[in-house]
Amino acid sequence: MKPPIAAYAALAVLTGTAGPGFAGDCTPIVDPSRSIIEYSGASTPCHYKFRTDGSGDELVVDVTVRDALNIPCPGCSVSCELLPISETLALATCCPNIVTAITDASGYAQLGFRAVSGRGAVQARVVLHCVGSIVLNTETISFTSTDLNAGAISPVGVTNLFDLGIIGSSVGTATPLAPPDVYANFNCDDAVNVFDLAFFAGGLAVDCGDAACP
Ligand SMILES: [Ca+2]
Ligand SMILES: [Ca+2]
Repeated sequence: MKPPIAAYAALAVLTGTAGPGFAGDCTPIVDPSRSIIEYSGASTPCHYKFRTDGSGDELVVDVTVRDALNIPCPGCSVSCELLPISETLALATCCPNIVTAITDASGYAQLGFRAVSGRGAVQARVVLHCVGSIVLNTETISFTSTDLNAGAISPVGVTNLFDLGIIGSSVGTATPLAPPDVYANFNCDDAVNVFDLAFFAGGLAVDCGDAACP
């Protein structure tokens, strides 16, 4: 049976060997509580709003990996994956829904998502791949996009009349807005109205084919 991650780490310390991917002074005992994971990039206060060509918000994930002695860990592979949860109303991505980077000399790596379809909430899961796989952090992210139905009727990434119909069904809804109507309120003010169409209109002429994937 494969030993658990903690056993690997203890063994590595006892024998003075570092696990794959470790460099510098970092010990093999990565400490999620000392590592820093920050999410940013929402241009409005209530959710991230994506366009499938990437011209909307970018969900930026800044990761700094540190060990139990608070020493930064360079040379570690970290990934972030977007996973559907019960609050996900629709979700698809034009680019892979998992991105990976290697931490630099400061133990830092940046990950990002732009070309996302759907609406609702999604779980961002940050995993470290140095000794086995360690979940560093999970975060529930509220999001929407111009491709509101995430291709449930039309192809993924396409913004068209089906998506406009979803917005139309939320126009005039009593406030405070709640799901699912809140996801048609692109600008996060107190109503779904003509002002939300400006962002929506920017998604009409673009689709997954216009996305520049990392
Ligand atoms: Ca659509
Ligand atoms: Ca609005």
